[in-house]
Amino acid sequence: MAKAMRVMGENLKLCDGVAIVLDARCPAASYNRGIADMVGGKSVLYILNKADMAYPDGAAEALKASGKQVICVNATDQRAARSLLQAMETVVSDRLARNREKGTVRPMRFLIAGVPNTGKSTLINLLAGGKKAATGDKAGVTRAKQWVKCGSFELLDTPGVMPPSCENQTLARRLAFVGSINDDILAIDEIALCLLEELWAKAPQGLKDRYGIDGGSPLEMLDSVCRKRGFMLRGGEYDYERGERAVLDDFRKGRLGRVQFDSLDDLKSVGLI
Ligand SMILES: Nc1nc2c(ncn2[C@@H]2O[C@H](COP(=O)(O)OP(=O)(O)O)[C@@H](O)[C@H]2O)c(=O)[nH]1
Ligand SMILES: [Mg+2]
Repeated sequence: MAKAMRVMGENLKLCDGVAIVLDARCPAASYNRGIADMVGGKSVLYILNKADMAYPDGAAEALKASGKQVICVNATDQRAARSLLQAMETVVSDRLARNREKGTVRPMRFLIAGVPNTGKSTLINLLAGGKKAATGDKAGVTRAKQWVKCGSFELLDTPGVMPPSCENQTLARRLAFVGSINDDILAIDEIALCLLEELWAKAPQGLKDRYGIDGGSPLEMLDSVCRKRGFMLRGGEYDYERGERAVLDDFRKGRLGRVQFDSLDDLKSVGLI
């Protein structure tokens, strides 16, 4: 982890700009302060990705109001490529102009930074117009360093795994919800119950529609999930483990609708605004 950050620091020196990819559902939780410190004076574009799964509630506007360059995208949608390239060009426009004056023509280099599973590789593939970077729905799929040519840009995927930086338990859990922390090191039961609780508070419709949930404690909601899906053990008890996995899987596949976990206070607490 520390090595990943060191390598990233070295690569940053080679770049004209940085795109910090955040999960639009939890921009504060998926933000690593360390990267912002390393970025120094470089031009930064904040990409709120997976916007198709997020309920927009003013995070992008708040970031813009704090003077940041921001774009909301769905990296799995081909149509996002154009506006993304435009936003990147705007971010390094000063440098581009200076290079033109000097008569130097070279691609602008961007480091695509972000914690696991925010969609960095998908974004690169979108911009490169083909499968150039490995993608996956688990934390830590991207390993080797690779520059990818995208029109007048060269992009570098985060080499190694950029560690999430969450001292805050609530934010750390949200990273687990969205799959940015490897499930192997998680207590699935705790994460699933917390997810049910937060979804019920912030985006209950999906839970009502899919599982017929009508409130109650997180455990009662899990009962509903098991009942609805027929997850029973032989003795007639609910198979909670299957229920927990189903909730996480359904949520991550977008079957529970759009949600926004992080409040503007959360954005403030991590220093994003
Ligand atoms: N719905 C949706 N899924 C996305 C989006 N971007 C990436 N994904 C999915 O999220 C998962 C992780 O993407 P990946 O590019 O491997 O993330 P990385 O670890 O940051 O490189 C993959 O299953 C992608 O298909 C998006 O904007 N919307
Ligand atoms: Mg990747």
